Amino acid sequence: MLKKFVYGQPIPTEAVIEDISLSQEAVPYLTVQTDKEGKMTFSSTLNDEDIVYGLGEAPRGINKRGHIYESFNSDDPYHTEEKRSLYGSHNFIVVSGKTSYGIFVDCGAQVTFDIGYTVYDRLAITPSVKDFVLYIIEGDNAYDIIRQFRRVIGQSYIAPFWAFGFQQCRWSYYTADEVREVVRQYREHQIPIDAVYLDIDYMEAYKDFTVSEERFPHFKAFVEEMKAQHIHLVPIIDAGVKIEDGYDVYEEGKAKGYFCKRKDGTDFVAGVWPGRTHFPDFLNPEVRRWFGHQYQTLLEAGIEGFWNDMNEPAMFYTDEGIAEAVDYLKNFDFSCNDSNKFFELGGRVGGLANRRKDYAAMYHTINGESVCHEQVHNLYGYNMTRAAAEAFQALVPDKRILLFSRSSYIGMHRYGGLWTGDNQSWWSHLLLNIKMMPSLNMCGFLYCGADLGGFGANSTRDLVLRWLAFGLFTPLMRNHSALGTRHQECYAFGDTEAFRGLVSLRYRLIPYLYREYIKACEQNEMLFKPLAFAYPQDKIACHIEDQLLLSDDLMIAPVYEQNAIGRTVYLPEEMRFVLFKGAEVVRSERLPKGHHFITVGLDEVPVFIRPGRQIPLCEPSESVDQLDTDTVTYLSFD
Ligand code: MIG
Repeated sequence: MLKKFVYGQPIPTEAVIEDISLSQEAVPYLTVQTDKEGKMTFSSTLNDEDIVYGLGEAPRGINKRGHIYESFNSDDPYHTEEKRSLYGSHNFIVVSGKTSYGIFVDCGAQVTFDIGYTVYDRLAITPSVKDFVLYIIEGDNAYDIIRQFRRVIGQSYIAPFWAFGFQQCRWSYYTADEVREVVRQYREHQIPIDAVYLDIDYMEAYKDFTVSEERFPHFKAFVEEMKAQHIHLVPIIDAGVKIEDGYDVYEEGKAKGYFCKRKDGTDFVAGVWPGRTHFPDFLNPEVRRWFGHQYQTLLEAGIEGFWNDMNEPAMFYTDEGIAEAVDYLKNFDFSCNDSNKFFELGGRVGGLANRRKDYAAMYHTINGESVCHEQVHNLYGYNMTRAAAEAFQALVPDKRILLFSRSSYIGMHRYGGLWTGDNQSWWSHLLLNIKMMPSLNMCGFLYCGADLGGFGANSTRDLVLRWLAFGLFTPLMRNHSALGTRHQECYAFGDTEAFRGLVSLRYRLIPYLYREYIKACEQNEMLFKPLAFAYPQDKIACHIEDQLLLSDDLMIAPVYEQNAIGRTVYLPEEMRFVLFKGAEVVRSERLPKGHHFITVGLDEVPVFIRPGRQIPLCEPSESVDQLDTDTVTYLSFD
């Protein structure tokens, strides 16, 4: 049962695609307060036993209680506990307790969720603007509420089969030869792989939809050469379009007025990788059509997958910001002997990226009207990805194209997947990855994953192995690392056997994972669920966050601490414990309900099969193309 309440005159987000009539009654469960400026807060008292699920891509745990979150898509590579925003805004939560209800705040502007931060038993939700839609979802339990919500937001994007293969990324593989070398290493060491990514340096001067002829000569032939080895190349596309005379995308976008504007109607300018850029106005359907069709150049070269980046949109600086900083420096009193001034100076010069002031100075044209970016900030990456997906539908209707985005909003889940952005090679981020998966699934994002091994900072062999041992269950299984960090490809640490084993296990699981993934997309299910959804009566299970249910058949319990020889696992019922060493089963026994310590080596993966369940396994292969999905053996509880 969904109840819809409209406040002010909201800009349609198209997150919800089912027609829902306006509710005539008062908002249930929540107390509504309006402050002097007309800002509204919806609040309720949380009971001790209530768990609050949701918020998709957000810091902290599965249970969101005890902190404050701000939906405001942010390019921030330090996903530490005190952060309130990451790259996506997914304003859906479920309060689950004696009574359960779901809340979706459909609003492109910032929304604050204070979930027992200011007052420990108080939930308070405050949209930053007066125009938004509020949905209250009632149901039997949390999962029922989630499935109803998923139904009204529409079916999740379905990725191609090959996109379940292992994928390798790095910022950057600079030349075709570097890419060839990556593939050679994987093939030589017989570590399965299906895709290699092209980060920003494949482009000519970071210009979208161009390919550097110097570094990637005869691109089309190169794409074909890779395909002959069962490798898909996946290029990045950034949101900003380089300002450069003679560059067709820039020229055309400018001539047609397709870029975001300043208040005075001139094209808004921000510095990103290409230098000074314009941002396409993705909120305008005509601009979406135009930008989406630019992908055709790469489709024609044989490309079948893309990742959309920098679409919060990230801004390194603006002309206005630099002018202010320069002005400040000119007027700086060098004779002053005040440390506070010194810190202020650092802030003025170092704080030029992603300023709220700059977002507020950017304008969109929606239905002929000028709308400040602050009102629709969280919809930008969503609509960039929608632009691409809608163009693929028109250009290659019979083909599934891999597509995922960094920034997102609910609604984008119909058009693409997401990756969780710039994490770090920290053990805590492996745990964050585990905890985030069910929250993302709740909000419709099923094709997702984190940068395995960690993006920023230097990784270590054991961290990459443990992360792969979890990542082999996630739809997007991609190892990615940043410029200047230690290489972390599966062959980068000397020995390769453990890596080969883990990636091979992924390939053995692909028929099962893809089947369950499609089912979850089509039936509005979650692929990863908290234990609480299957064992609501079990108090211990309800508060476990480092074990997950995978579909209805398996429980997984990844190891996420350095130097651990294993971990404690809680079984809410009798299950079959199967231990894989690489791709092979080395242990299989039934374990009774309760706590168990299990030993798990760096090359091992434990899974727990639930009563009455079984999963198919095929033989490993070097690529998804070569998988024999018809010949399977079953692992079953019995
Ligand atoms: O400012 O393209 O999250 O995956 O490697 C950094 C370079 C821009 C951020 C992405 C990351 C990518 C990187 N990009």
